[in-house]
Amino acid sequence: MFIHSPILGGKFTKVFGWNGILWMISYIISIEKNPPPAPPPGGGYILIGLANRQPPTDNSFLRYLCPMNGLQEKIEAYKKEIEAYSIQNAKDLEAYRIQFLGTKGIVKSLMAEMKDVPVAEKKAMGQLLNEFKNFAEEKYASAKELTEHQEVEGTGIDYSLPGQPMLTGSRHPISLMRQRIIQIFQRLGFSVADGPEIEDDWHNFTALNLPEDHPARDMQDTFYVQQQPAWLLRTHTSNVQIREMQKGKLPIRMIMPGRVYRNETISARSHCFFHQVEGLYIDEQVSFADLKQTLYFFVRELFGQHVKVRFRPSYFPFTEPSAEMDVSCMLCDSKGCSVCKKTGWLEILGCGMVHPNVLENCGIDSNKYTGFAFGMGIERPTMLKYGIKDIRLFSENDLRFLKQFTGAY
Ligand code: 2NL
Repeated sequence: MFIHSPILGGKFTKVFGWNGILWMISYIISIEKNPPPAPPPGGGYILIGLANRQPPTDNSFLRYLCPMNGLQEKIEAYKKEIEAYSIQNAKDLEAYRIQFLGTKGIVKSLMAEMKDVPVAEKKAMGQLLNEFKNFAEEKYASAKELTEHQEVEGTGIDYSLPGQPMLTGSRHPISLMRQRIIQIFQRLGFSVADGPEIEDDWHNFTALNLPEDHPARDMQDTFYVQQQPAWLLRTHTSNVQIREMQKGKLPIRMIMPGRVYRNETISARSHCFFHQVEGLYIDEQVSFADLKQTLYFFVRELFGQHVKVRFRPSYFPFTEPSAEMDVSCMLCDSKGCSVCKKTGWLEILGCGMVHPNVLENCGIDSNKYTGFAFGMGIERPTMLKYGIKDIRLFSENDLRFLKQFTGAY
């Protein structure tokens, strides 16, 4: 008998002498009692799969002997090996994959042996081999699932757990609108100026031609600092314009965005603080025509080229003449709706030529210089653009509201 196995090497020594003959007889009897599968004609034995185990130290290796080209027996033996294969981690998994499912793996090599199977058995053997392949793959898939949810060895960290989501956040709708407004005026050569929100009476009222006891102060009642009654929360960003004019650097072409305060009852339409952009252009020969054209350009950029404007005469203590500018209602195409109160027009800003008293209060020669100014709230156009019905939403920090502006511009 010829046996392909290095493990049998030692046994052959017993073949010589009487002891050897006796051993041979007992060995043949033991094989007779417990015969291995019959080898095909011309075939020998091969030793299969000791993977994942220590080589045997006794005769138990015999159960790994199977006839060469006995494809069915090999499949059975490999199946048992797969069942016993222990996959504890990603390293084991990869070793398993290479051994059984790799390009030079067992499944592929058994497939290659199909060519030696007699035609009559090909169909049945093909089916058997296919089942074996699925069996090997299923073990891989389920082990993969398990090891993927294991912690990565030694690190103590389970990389497969879902991470802490990185919230991207979003810009506040007021910031979005303020930025749009700034960008339009920057294209016309206006720069941006900033100033204090806590202001004194002179910069907020008196310099603006609103002396103490002026009736127009009633409409701009505000909050005073208890420890310092001379200080108040500004009612408009005009205080920044006053401070810029006082610097004496002319011409001035600036916009002043910022938060302002009024002592108002909070409701869906008004709040005790809101946001404003004021603008100021002072130079020699600035006219009301410059004012109209600048603001017309602005609203067409903001609301679209088809928007119409109209100016209505108005009164502000700090401008003369004064006007309010309306734009045609873009929600109903001027047909009349609840937002424009059936007028087809929306009031958007107040404006006028800077009152000579204001220029003089800031040390500017009103005979040489003229200028226009305007002021608008940011909340109103923002509510129009995004269809926001309640002004209080802007300051409640409700994420359900704020999240709706992710990616908005
Ligand atoms: C409105 C009206 C306006 C101004 C603000 C201004 C500032 C200086 C001088 C003259 Cl320093 N005027 N600002 C002018 C006209 C109107 O605001 O309804 N705002 C919400």
